[in-house]
Amino acid sequence: MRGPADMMNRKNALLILAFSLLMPALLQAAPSPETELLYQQHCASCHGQDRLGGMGPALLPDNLSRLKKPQAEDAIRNGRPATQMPAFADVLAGESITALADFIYRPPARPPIWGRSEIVGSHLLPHPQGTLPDEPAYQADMMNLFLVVEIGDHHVTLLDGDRMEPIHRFPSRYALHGGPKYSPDGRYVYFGSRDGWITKYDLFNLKVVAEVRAGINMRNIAISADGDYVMAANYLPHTLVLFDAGNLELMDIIPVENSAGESSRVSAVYAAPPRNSFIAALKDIPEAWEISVQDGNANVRRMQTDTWLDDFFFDPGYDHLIGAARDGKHGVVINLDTGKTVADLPLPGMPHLGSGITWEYQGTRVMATPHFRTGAVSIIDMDNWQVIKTLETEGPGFFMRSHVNSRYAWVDVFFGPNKDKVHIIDKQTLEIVKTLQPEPGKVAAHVEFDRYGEKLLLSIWDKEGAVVVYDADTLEEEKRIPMNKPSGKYNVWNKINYEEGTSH
Ligand code: DHE
Repeated sequence: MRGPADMMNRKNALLILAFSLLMPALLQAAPSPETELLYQQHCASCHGQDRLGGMGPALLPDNLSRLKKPQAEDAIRNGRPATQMPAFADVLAGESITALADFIYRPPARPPIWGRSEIVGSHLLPHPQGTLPDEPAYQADMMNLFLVVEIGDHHVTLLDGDRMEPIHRFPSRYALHGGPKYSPDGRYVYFGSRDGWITKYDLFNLKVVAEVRAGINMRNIAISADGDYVMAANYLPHTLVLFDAGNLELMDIIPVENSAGESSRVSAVYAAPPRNSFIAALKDIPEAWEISVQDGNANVRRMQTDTWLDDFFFDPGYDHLIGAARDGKHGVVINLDTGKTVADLPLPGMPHLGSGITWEYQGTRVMATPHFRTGAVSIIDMDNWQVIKTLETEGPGFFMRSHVNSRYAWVDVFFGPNKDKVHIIDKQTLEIVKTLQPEPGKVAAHVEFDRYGEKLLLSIWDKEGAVVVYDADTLEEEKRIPMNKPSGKYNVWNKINYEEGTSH
């Protein structure tokens, strides 16, 4: 039998345990007033009093998840070249710089809010739609333009796809991510930034039409098939946000919750043109949503899924969603009419289904996806959802690309010692026929073809990088255009026609 002393010891032990568990959280929640003051004095004017961002990016733990703390410290100490971030080494003591770096990785005392009034308050209209000329201000095939996102110094380059020459270079919001989306006629493009900004840009006049901040930490945006609406998918807050595509006026905020009131981040949202709807997958609730917009109101149809979905992709008819399970161990196929899971795909190496492509192979349509964790490309028969081939590559890959007129599919080796290599796969033999190493030691990644499938662009993903132009048939290099860490490239024709070899 236990005596009172035993009971007391047990109680004390529990108290100590509770205290030691709570202590880190208490420490987290209480930065020193001096550090807060330093932040307000030196950082708030660009990054916002509440760290939500301003001229500079948001400085909240989720927004900083891709930057290691020592890198943040380095940015405070030495500034960031080619940006407005100054160096503080001569202004602040070393301990203050470390304390500031610690501070920005702590959750704020109050959860940040980004609702209707914040969204409406962020709206900017430098050149409202209808106020700029309706003719292009320069000569080019407007259907064969490329946009290249340069993440090294947050710029975008517009390239003439016939001549493969830059036409214009302009600054973007901080950290664009995901494919920019074109209006159906190709005149406008919508960019999404990780900090939640949506920018509508007029390719005829080379001017920003409108901007709005949809969230604090955004995943991506989609444009409806008719070009009337823009939908933004957020990690923070847990919302999908609908805008009028004309001038990015707010139409609807959809809280992302299940029937029990539990909320979720949105993995991504895409337009499904034949269905005249948007499809979103949720990261923390096992549901996929089909969202239709009628008279400006968004209606959600929920599909229960067997697992939480991360990245996803569609068959060409948008009858099925092919999603990667959040655990990275398999994929699922969901019939979008019935909402039922119709197949489970054995894709153990965390497939990057968002970069999947499809083509005709021996009378059937196949899809292919690289994997984030294994050096493999999986090729799947889309009639019976069987993996028909697992091609071994020299390391995990990020992006895959082809074009209906090209015999080859390109896949990079983004991670590991062979990150400077790119494989070229013959779509009819399903074999790697060539491996290129355009610049030893520098990541070579992400390909986009021109509208005809005759030439393609590959990024040398480096601050002193380039896009390399290749002949899509001979696979010979034609030229290099220097760029600052070029990431994705996006051809107008391929995108607005939902070309089978490119991302949507
Ligand atoms: Fe991306 C597209 C998610 C990390 C560069 N990335 C996408 C899309 C999603 C996604 C959902 C599709 C959006 C669209 O086009 O509408 N990306 C994720 C992640 O979950 C992941 C792994 C972790 C994260 O930090 O979010 C991730 N992505 C990266 C990077 O580290 C990359 C290489 C550099 C960067 O800019 O952050 C990167 N992602 C890209 C690019 C696209 C993209 C270039 C567009 C590809 C395309 O061809 O359409």
